[in-house]
Amino acid sequence: MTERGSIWVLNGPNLNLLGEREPGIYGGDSLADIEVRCAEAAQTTGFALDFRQSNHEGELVAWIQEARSSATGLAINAGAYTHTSVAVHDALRLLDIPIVEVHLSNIFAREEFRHKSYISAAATGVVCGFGSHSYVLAIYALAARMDL
Ligand code: CA2
Repeated sequence: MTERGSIWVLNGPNLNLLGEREPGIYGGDSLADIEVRCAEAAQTTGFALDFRQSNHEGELVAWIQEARSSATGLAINAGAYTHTSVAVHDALRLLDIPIVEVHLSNIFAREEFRHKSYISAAATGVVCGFGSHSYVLAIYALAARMDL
């Protein structure tokens, strides 16, 4: 069912390897597990889901541009590009849809270099620190935002 449109969930570098290392920081779920949880949340709230991962900054930028005409809401875990990418920031600023920045870990309770996000200023809101549940919360936040 796609009655309410499509929520896109974009994932940045190294997130394809989730579940293989550092479960104490990122949890034990693989990215495929997270996609299943997102699909359930999207179905419950009445949205289609488009879930993608790339290790390449330019590909993420191209997908964000594509989302301009195809997505009704966007959740993004830009991984390490969160802390470096003006290009991702600029692409997000071109969107007219709600955007939720997502992180598995609480980036503010970690190293100083993770405290700076280039995504936050372009996002509607931020969810971090809840492991894979951060993604589910992001989808519910997007759905609620589209009810306003
Ligand atoms: O907490 C998050 O979701 C992060 O976006 C994850 C990024 C990190 O650079 C950000 O500061 C916070 C790193 C993703 C690395 O993914 C891994 C995959 C497998 C094993 C370890 C890390």
